[in-house]
Amino acid sequence: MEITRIQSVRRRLIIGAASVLITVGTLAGCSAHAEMPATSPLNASSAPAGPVINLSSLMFNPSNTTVKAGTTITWRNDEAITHTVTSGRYVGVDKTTGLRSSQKADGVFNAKLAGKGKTFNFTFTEPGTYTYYCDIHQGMNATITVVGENTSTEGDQK
Ligand SMILES: [Cu+2]
Repeated sequence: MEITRIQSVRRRLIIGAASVLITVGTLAGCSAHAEMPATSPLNASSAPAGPVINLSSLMFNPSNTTVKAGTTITWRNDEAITHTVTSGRYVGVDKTTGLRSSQKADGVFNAKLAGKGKTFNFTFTEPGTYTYYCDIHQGMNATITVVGENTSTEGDQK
């Protein structure tokens, strides 16, 4: 009886320690390619010409977007619930459910879109990889890739 309880406690301790190790390992792996976002929001007096990312069905559509430096991206909430567009790192996205295990905002941008039709835009001036998520829904995880003007394959700036 007593031995059983001790074993049970010990097992729980081992499991707890293992999950801490996994978490630390995941975070360490991610920090290896830390980006240096140095963007600044510009005044967008008129409707930005850049791509629009829709927030619908508890997803960012599209969830991966590549733009040239200097592009303004607009997010538009297409459903009657609140989402956020929060820049930062997320980890532990389950391949089956798409749900992340944790996230940490990095302060590059953070907007709350409280209801249908609400929009937010941000101009990406520095090349890099920008991950972002909805702080409310763990399945909403996405990436913006900003490439330098010279490395673009579109060639429509000439
Ligand atoms: Cu959301």
